[in-house]
This record gives sequence, C-alpha cells and structure tokens, in this order.
Amino acid sequence: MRQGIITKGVGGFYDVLVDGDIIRCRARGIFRKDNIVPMVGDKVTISTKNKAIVEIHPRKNQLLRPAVANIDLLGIVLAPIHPEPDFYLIDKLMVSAENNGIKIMLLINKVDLVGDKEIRDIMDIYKATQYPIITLSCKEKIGFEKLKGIIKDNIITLAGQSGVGKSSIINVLCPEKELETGQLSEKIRRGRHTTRHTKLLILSSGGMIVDTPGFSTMNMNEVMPEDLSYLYPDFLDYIHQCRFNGCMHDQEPGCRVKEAVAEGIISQGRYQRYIRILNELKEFRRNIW
Ligand SMILES: Nc1nc2c(ncn2[C@@H]2O[C@H](COP(=O)(O)OP(=O)(O)OP(=O)(O)O)[C@@H](O)[C@H]2O)c(=O)[nH]1
Ligand SMILES: [Mg+2]
Ligand SMILES: [Zn+2]
Repeated sequence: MRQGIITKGVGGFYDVLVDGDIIRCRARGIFRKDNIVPMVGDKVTISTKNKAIVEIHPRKNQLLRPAVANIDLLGIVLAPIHPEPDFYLIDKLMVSAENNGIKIMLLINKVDLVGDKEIRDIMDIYKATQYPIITLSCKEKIGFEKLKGIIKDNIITLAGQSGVGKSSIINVLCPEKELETGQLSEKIRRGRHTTRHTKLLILSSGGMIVDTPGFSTMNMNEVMPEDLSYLYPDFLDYIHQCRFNGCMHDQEPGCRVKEAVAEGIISQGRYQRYIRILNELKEFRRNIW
C-alpha cells in the first residue's frame, strides 16, 4: 500500500503520482457503489501489487466544473480579446469557487494584444472583489516570475474559456511538459489542439498546477438564491446595511448594494450578472419543488 495523488483520469484508469513515479491504476468497484468518482487532485492509497486505488482520502474541497479536488487556488484565466471575455462564465466560476472555499486569482493573459486601457477596464470590474490579479503574456513572457511566486507550495487549477491560454501558461512555467495548445491548428482552422483531459503537473519552480479543458457553460444549482450575494466579496460590506432583512438586492427598496452600484463602488456589470444568476437559481428552485 502506498499513498499518492491522482494526476489524470482517462477511460476508467487513473495516473497516480507516487514518490515521483506515475503508476496507472484502476479504481476498485467499491467507489462506484458509494457514488464516489475519483478526481484529479485526490489523495489516494493504492495497492501496488494490483495497481488499484483502494482508498480515496477525505477531500479538503472539490470543484465539479472543472472537476478537481484538494486545490488551494483557482486561477481563472481570461484574455482581453481572442476570445472575447465571457464575464458571465467568469463570475460563475468565482461564485462556485467561493461556495467551495477555494481561493481565487484572476489571470489576464495575452496582454500583448491590447493597450493598457483595455486591461485596466477589466481590472476595474474585479477591483472591489480584492482578488489578486496578474497580467500575463505567454508570447512576451510577462508576469511569470510573479505567478511562480504565488504557485510555490500550492496546488493551483487553471480554468476558463477555450483558447484563453491555460495550456500555454503551463508551457511557459514548465516547458519540458509541452502541452498541446491551440497554436498549430489556427492556420488550418480545424482540429484545434484543445485540451481534452484535466491533468496535474509538478512545477520545477515549486507547487503543482492543473490544466483543464475550456468550457462555456456551467450551472450553480447547489447555491440557494438567498445565499448567492454572500459569495460576492465586493458586495459583502453592504449586504448587512440594506433596509430589509433577507434583501436579495433585486427589487427591494432601500438596498445598500444597489446604492454601491450606483456610486460606482460595485461594478455595474458584476451586479447585472448577479441578477441574471439569481434569477436562474430561483427558476431552478421553482422547478424542483
Ligand atoms: N498573442 C498571444 N497569444 C497567446 C498567448 N497565450 C496563448 N496564446 C495563443 O492562444 C491560443 C490558445 O492557447 P491555449 O493555451 O491552447 O488555450 P487553452 O486555454 O489551453 O484552450 P483549451 O485547451 O481549448 O481550453 C494558442 O494559439 C496560443 O498560442 C499570449 O500571451 N499572447
Ligand atoms: Mg488547453
Ligand atoms: Zn440589498
């Protein structure tokens, strides 16, 4: 019996990192019965004789989209253009990480493609959240020393739309790994080298990083509508100052959150997307009762 960490799962097999070696294991059927599916990031006990995972250790946390366990930090990656940022998806990723007690960092990649103003506009949206924001360019190798410093001793998962540069960032951090990126295929416009599997990598500069496939939709149905605003750090200072107890910061009069939006302290876009997510959650609850 040995302890390890799952770095990758493909077709019923799991790569488990054990003292620097990767051992490909099956998961014992018992997990399926208990409805536990092993995830990348899981700490596990394996039987080296049977090449099987025999125990999944309790998780510190988990995310379902992207599916990873035991992470210290979620790095939400966006690009100012190519692709156009999907702030709705970004906000949902943030809410989901907050709901699972995972720290958040925003990585603005491809800063070589735009001017300072475009970057500042994006930073302004998230300024009041106080999430750390790092600007990066894989092309010009900007921002990586700072990123390495943050990752050291942590497990960070990168998430975000397809094409924002998650795999490219990891390739700059550890060139020896040579992950596939979208580059080659852009010329021929087919068979994009997009990431298909979540994969955990060890960085020689310290820490571990998880590459995940890009996606464009996710649901937050585990969140109750009345709890949603508590997952917005930029709203927290105002939530308790609303006129009504249980204010959801929608149509209620005397809402201090809405005042903060009007005063320009909370981003208007963040607030509008909050309402959109709130309505979705309410709709979901209406349908299941
Ligand atoms: N100009 C510029 N292009 C970049 C930068 N980083 C990545 N790219 C390009 O953006 C494209 C997509 O990069 P990927 O790293 O494959 O993106 P990804 O987020 O891993 O995408 P998925 O795996 O589909 O989720 C590739 O053509 C990269 O060369 C950057 O900093 N500047
Ligand atoms: Mg990728
Ligand atoms: Zn309110």
